[in-house]
Amino acid sequence: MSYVDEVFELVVAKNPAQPEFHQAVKEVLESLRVVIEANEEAYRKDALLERICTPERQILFRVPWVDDKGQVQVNNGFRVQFNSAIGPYKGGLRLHPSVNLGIIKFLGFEQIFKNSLTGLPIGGGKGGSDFDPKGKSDREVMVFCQSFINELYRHIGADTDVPAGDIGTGAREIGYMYGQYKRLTGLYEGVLTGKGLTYGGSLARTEATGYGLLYLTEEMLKCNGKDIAGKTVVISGSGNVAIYAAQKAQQLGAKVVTVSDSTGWVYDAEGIDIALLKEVKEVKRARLTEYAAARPSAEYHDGKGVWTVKCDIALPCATQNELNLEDAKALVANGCFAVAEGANMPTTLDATEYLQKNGVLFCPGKAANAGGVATSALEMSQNSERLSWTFEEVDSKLKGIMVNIFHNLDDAAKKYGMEGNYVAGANIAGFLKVAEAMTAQGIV
Ligand code: NDP
Ligand code: 2IT
Repeated sequence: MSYVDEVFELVVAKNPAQPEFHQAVKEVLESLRVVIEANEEAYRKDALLERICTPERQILFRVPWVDDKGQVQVNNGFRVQFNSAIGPYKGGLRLHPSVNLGIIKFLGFEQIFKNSLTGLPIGGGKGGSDFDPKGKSDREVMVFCQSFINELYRHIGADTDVPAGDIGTGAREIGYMYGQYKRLTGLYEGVLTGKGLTYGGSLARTEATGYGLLYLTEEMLKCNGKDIAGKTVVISGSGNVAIYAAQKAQQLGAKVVTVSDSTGWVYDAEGIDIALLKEVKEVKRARLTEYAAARPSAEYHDGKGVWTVKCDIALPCATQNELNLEDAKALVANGCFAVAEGANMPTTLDATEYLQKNGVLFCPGKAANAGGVATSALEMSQNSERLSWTFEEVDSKLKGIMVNIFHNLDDAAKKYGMEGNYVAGANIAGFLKVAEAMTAQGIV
């Protein structure tokens, strides 16, 4: 059996009941086949693939907190420190009831290659909890965040592990976590990114993932003789990534006609009103029904449906496996020619394959959504030098990074005989740097 197949079997056997982790590993290992086979003996001897698929450290802990009724609640806390070959562990904290170890491992694994692609010195990690911030009071969110940090603080630090936001973790949660870390350690350091602008946050971090997604999409289209202006875009999600993806798409002259949340979706024939969307989601933390109620051109639908809308470009920005084979078929039938992933692993493996086979330009999340973590690394730089850069400085660095990522993965795909396969290009380009660093550092 080939080394790649052997390691995949081992990963499945050693990590039972973690389907998302298996999926993420399968996609990467399949892409690496040609690279590994060219140098199989050396990689096998060093157990390079077994090491890269095994987290350096996994921290699992209890998070007790008291709700507004005086009842004690208990959540599970996680931090998976996956790989520190090229820099301190870096990656977000997800707060969502669906969180379990397998989900955090898939996210941490993806983060290794994503962070490598940014060209910045950051290793891969991810964490979170099955706590659901939805419907909780501010006090409940604060005490949960404080309890979470009461355990996590001993494992993180500006030069060791720097968490950030993800689903359910935004500026409010990062603020509470930062305050508690500072209280426990006495250190005013860049231990978290996505901080508020008054206490070490970076301008443009809020916008970075969505803006970066569009900078990369623009470059991918340009290199394929296409233009984003005048195109119809469908977006899923209505959180941090979706909002700023929609904003930048409209700034670039596209029309964004959908957004969604976990209960339903909106079709807005006149194009999404970003100011209204921000008011509903960022200020009121309300459902999309409120958007539709305030906007005559918008229709609200229950359930799932954005991929059935006719579009040129689709940007999944909500969560994993939200775009399946049936959705991919609907997109192709409706003439969609580009898909770029704002979320992490939103497209199932069979859907990805279908899109690629049908000539759709497809950019995977580990490249397309890397603008968020890249700007987090820029926040770390600013914290280290105790300076703040202007919005324009950060935004132009972000744009440069995204354009560079696209060319790196495009070049890698060409070099290994898979021109246009940006999934393979991203996995190969991300892997090679980490593999070289791991090899240079010996068996650790
Ligand atoms: P937010 O919490 O701000 O928003 C998440 C959005 O997705 C909400 O609209 C939410 O709806 C929807 N959603 C979440 N879970 C589900 C689900 N199971 N089914 C349907 N809809 C769902 O998160 P972000 O925008 O930050 O993250 C979105 C995606 O982007 C995630 O995959 C994340 O890992 C990825 N990402 C985020 C980065 C960042 O910097 N924030 C960077 C790179 C990637 P509802 O409100 O109803 O739950
Ligand atoms: O998935 C991701 O890249 C993030 N949630 C952002 C991580 C970060 O450290 O900014």
